[in-house]
Amino acid sequence: MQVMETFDDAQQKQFMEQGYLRLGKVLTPDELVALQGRIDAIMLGEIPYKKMLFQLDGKSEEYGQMESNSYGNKGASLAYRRITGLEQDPLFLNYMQHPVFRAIAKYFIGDHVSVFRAMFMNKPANQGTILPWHQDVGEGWGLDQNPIVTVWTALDDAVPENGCMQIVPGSNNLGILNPGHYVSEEDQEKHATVDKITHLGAEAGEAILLHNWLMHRSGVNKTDSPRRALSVAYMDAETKKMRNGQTFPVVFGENALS
Ligand SMILES: O=C(O)CCC(=O)C(=O)O
Repeated sequence: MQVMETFDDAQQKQFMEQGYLRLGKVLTPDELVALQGRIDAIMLGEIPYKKMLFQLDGKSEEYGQMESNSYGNKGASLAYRRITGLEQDPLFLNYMQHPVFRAIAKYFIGDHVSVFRAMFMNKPANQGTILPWHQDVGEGWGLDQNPIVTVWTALDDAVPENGCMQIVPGSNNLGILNPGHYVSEEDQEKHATVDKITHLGAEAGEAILLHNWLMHRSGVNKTDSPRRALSVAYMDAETKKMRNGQTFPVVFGENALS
């Protein structure tokens, strides 16, 4: 699988038409093993981060039944659903600052770029929570702008059986259906009919660029192995939290984390 090295108008056209673009295996096999080991060590509390947000997966697959998201590890477990703030970890930060992501960020955003909710998204073995149809909208995140690009990276092969993402290609062009993220039943019936849905399978180490307005959802993991992934939204470093004017961790340009 060829790794994309630059980002140009032809790729942008494809991305805007489809709402996603495969970037290839941006992680080398060694880097993949290192990130898999690192996230497991963070889940097990072997590498403690007090300022990362941890959320255990729920006991049922129903969305809304899971534990809430709060600072600090909740106990040694590989059954976390989500861990946010991974830019605090040097291995993950180094990956987020990969030259191909810099090129993409420069194309869409410019030279001064921050990240929103650099997060681990996990479907633990034989677990997982159904994530309903949604778009990723800045307003719903409480931001004063709408970030447009997210890089989603598979840390394990993602397939329908273990809860890979499902998307409606091109649905980014519908614009924002609901600023609060979740797509209404009515819009699902209109836009997410069976013939329009694609299972966005991915190989471990593969990165996929997602348009934040692409309709997406994911299911549960019916296999004995985890389906781990990393999701990072890149945005203009001027982007602020509406509530308190707070900016976000900078990964490219002046005052970038290192
Ligand atoms: O990994 C998943 O199952 C969903 C990820 C997602 O919703 C996102 O990256 O915005």
